[in-house]
Amino acid sequence: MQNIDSLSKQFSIPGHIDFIEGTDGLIVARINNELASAEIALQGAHLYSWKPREEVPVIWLSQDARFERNKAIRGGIPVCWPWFGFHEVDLRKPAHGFVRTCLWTVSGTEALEDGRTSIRFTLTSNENTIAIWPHKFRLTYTITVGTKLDLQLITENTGNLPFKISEALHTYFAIGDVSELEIHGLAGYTYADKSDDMTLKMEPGPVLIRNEVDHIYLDTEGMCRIEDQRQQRGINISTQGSHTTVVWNPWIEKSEKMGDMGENGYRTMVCVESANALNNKVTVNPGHHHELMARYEVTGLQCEL
Ligand code: TA6
Repeated sequence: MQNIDSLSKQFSIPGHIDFIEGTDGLIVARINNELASAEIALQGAHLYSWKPREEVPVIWLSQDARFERNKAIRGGIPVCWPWFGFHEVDLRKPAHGFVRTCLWTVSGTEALEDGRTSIRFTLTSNENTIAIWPHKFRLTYTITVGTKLDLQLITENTGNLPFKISEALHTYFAIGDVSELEIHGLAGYTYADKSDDMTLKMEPGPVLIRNEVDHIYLDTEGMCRIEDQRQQRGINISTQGSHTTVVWNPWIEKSEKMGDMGENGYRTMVCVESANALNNKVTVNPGHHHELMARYEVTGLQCEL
């Protein structure tokens, strides 16, 4: 098992990345380069902080987030895999799959010539995962930190039978205030409204958050964009290998039930998740692989409200 000493010896890069022990013994990869900073827990390969040098934090982390073994951190970018949402058959299985609380292995770090830093995590099936989900797999998750944030999740089927997955990079974005927020690029798409019995609806225009929003947009392509008036900035979200986009804000009542969203935390966050879910599930054949990629870029505002 990797520990601080072995990780530091093998993967630390001065001026780029080191490894620290966080609360409850969770090991954290800490990236600090000329362009940006980030923090990633090895549990779940869970990035929970990203801040380009000239920006306020882009990724939201609850003030009441708990860093505990086997508990998903509230905020950041949970990796939901091999299913999104509740397990289709057995509700006793963890929501959003099991990999977000697994201990991932650091398999590589690199200082790129343009000043960015990348770290590669792997997670391979074992008897524990097979007991939950009876398939052999290898996940490779590469995070590249600079003025943009690049995420690449590769699923390999290392078994001898096809398997089907749903997945999401379940990203919590930090915003000024939900009352001054629009999400562009989803107009015209059909979505399943999870807060209304999965009723299928059409998105007429920019997505506004005026109560609980839990929309699963289907057959989405390319990119969408957060317009954050309060902070006078936009965030471009571009993807490859993702055909579902989820937009979620729990609002007041659900936040209170969740218990770890922090005081009025719902006002300063929105999840825009690059996913493959519902009728966009992905079949991976033996010996084949599937890539899910997302890139986040902070820009100026493109439209005044
Ligand atoms: O992606 C939105 C969602 O599926 C919501 O329905 C809500 O359950 C959210 O994920 C958070 O799920 P979690 O298991 O992390 O509390």
